[in-house]
Amino acid sequence: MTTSPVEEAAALRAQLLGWAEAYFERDAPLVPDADYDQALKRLEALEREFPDLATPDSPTQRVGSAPLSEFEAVEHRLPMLSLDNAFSAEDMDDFHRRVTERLGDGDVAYCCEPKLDGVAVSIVYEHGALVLAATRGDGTRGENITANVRTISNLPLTLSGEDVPPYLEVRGEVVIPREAFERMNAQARAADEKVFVNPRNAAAGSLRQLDSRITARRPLTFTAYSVGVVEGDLPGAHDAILQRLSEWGLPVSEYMQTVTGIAVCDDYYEALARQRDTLPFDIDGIVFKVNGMAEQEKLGFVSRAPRWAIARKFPAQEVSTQLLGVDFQVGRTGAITPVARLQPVFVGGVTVSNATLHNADEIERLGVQVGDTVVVRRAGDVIPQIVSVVEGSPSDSSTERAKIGFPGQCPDCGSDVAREEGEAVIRCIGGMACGAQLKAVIRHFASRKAMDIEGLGDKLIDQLVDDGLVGSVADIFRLSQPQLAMLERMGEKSSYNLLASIEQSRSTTLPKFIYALGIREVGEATALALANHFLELDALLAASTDVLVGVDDVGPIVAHHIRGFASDERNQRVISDLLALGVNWPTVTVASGEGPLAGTTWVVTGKLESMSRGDAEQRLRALGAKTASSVSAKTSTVLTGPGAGSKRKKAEELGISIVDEIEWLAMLEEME
Ligand code: I6G
Repeated sequence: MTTSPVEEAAALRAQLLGWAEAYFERDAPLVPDADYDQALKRLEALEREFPDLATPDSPTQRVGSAPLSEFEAVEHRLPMLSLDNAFSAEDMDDFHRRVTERLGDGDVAYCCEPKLDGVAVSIVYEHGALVLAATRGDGTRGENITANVRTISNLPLTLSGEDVPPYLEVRGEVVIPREAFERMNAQARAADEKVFVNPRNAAAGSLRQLDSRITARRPLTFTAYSVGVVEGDLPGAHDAILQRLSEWGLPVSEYMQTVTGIAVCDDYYEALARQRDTLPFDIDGIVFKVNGMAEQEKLGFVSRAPRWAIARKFPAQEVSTQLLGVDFQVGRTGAITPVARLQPVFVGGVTVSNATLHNADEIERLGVQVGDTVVVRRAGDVIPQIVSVVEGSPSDSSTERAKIGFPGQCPDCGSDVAREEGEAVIRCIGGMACGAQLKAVIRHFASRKAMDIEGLGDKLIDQLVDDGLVGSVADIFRLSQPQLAMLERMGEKSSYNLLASIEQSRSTTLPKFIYALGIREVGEATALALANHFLELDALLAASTDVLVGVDDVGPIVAHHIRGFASDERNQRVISDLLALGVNWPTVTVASGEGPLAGTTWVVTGKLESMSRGDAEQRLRALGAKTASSVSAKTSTVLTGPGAGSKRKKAEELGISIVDEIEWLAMLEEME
């Protein structure tokens, strides 16, 4: 049976939309890029041949078009204003007082939304079709970026639903979500292309492309936060307007909440501030708006900002400071890391005086020298890093700039250093003869996720190595109470306590022991996968690289490191010493694919209260479940904590079972 062009175009459109949704929304490509491109080309050809077949929401409308020579200027019919800022709870109290005085009513309802750190845009729909998109510009005139905005995958090209106004201007923020940003930069790095400093710059750079085909390849998303000019009726409250936008297909914030009174606004701010680092996108504060439109009108504007809204800002995550010098630290694998010594600055809520410079290539890429003014970024628990050099620095002309020279010898033990082919890292070749490496190995071995030796902290490890009491991790189990009691600042009671925790750590688990060995690239998750696969340490140590790459999570590089570790005689000796000294674990009985959750696939999302997401995933895998990072039709259950966003929504759409932490803990208690 032959298909008509109408049927073929409709089938291609449905297929392409499904593939695009899997690719952009679920990070789960269904077909290779080439298949997508081929189907798209066919649809383009059909729409060219039969122009009547083209629909405004066809995937062909999102691929970008021929480059522009420049962006046209666009006059905003209604100026795009800015918001006043608040930096403290006192500033919020002042804002609330101004509002209540003008309204003559103390019980004000506020709509709270995260302030996305992206690029503000205005988008006009006429009779439901997207006709114009512009940047904010100076608030009065922006640039016409319609071709670029049309490529944004979560933005409808036509609105659906009832009572769509004939003219609707929507305003909101374009951002690149964090995970997509990391992936995009990893791809750029692999292709030796320019990487972006942060998601905001990446979003701004992507929207500024004159060639919208480039924009189309960037993972931009849009979130609406208000309306501009509207011809037609809208509800009388801000939250209800956003709800209406959502019904027409426009994305709005899932975190929006309407509360009464300023104290609850403070609670909302604190709650989001705690979640800030685990949200799927960067935010730089919270916007609070008087919810009633009549009240907003009564309050009006002062200079260029509405009196009815305020943005309470979070502490900055990027600030500039001066690079005072560079130290070189040796890690447990001998990797020598340059660490910047900085003029102390307050960033991301703490005072920072050190930041990583990663490696010699990074120093070259940044073109940084001692004395320069640099931008330091500290987001969440991530180690502070230098992201750029401020142009024209050093600002103080009396400061001499000095090149950063990488040491030719290990700064700790004086051994030679070497750089493996294709590696950015320079390493000390001293092995355990290098005190710095030995100390780092012991710190890792004793850490909580490894052998969990409580009380064996950094200072004590330094003393034990410097005094020659510990020359390998096995020596920890040879320490005696009189030896410990003789150490500086170690009382008798502490020496007994430490001995007791060393004793306790002898009983461990196979995954923890594998992790504690400190094999390069073998983190907690890989250690667990290895334990579940091999069940016994000997089987792991005897495995060939071919067998190792058959384990989940293990690629050729990790397999190479495991083989290298297992075939080193010094490592073999340390392992047999540890076993002879009584380190032990129960036999592993649950292999991957066995256990009460065998055959199920789980996704963990949001912030859990009782454990990290990584720990929760480990528990699930230990019970035989598979874990995945994105929700798809294959997902059996989604475990959600506060802040679960698009993954939860996707699960709801697909009718997948969702459990919260309390339900899950109850399930664990039954199963474990
Ligand atoms: O820059 C902004 C970010 C978020 C906003 C905003 C917003 O609402 C959540 N709302 C307005 C009204 C303006 N700027 C002017």
